[in-house]
Amino acid sequence: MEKVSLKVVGMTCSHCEEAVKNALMSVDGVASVSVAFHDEQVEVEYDPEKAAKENLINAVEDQGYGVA
Ligand SMILES: [Cu+2]
Repeated sequence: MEKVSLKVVGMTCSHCEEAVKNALMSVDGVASVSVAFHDEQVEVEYDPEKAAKENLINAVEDQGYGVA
């Protein structure tokens, strides 16, 4: 398992937090996600054999949020 920390911009409330979390959890290989919208911090634990960091970024961007 690999752990990555993403800076996600555009999240303004717990609904955003939930949307980002659900999007990341739906990526194959993602084991756990923790999101804190107030500090724009997203921690993802994933299997690097199944998912790449790029897949995680795409999933977040598909929801309309930015990854800095
Ligand atoms: Cu929101």
